[in-house]
Amino acid sequence: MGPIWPSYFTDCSSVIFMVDSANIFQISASCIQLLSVLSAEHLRAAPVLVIFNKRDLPCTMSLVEMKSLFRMDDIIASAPQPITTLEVSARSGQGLKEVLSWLDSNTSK
Ligand SMILES: Nc1nc2c(ncn2[C@@H]2O[C@H](COP(=O)(O)OP(=O)(O)OP(=O)(O)O)[C@@H](O)[C@H]2O)c(=O)[nH]1
Ligand SMILES: [Mg+2]
Repeated sequence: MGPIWPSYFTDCSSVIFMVDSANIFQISASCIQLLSVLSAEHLRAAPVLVIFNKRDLPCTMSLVEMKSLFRMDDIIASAPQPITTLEVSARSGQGLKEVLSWLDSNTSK
């Protein structure tokens, strides 16, 4: 659905970007997609939450490896938006409290 995301950017005041961290084959495509979101003019001021989901599944990379493949430190340093990253499992509930807390601080009431 990536190609149609820009149709929604004008009404968007914050971004949650979900990465399936159990699918290592999609990592490079996901990284390119994230860079394209971050470079969108309409999203320059939007706070961004990058969620590494499915952390409950075995044989996934560590968050450190994942962030390193994404070059997340370079992305955070060069993007105009404030970027937060979280490790989550929608299945076990790991990290969901932190997601809610991010939503509370970064979305208009
Ligand atoms: N184990 C686990 N499964 C999850 C988690 N989050 C979502 N799922 C499952 O993942 C499946 C959905 O697939 P996703 O890959 O997340 O969805 P998608 O990317 O829209 O679909 P695809 O294009 O098929 O990859 C559902 O069966 C969910 O129950 C999680 O944190 N842990
Ligand atoms: Mg998927």
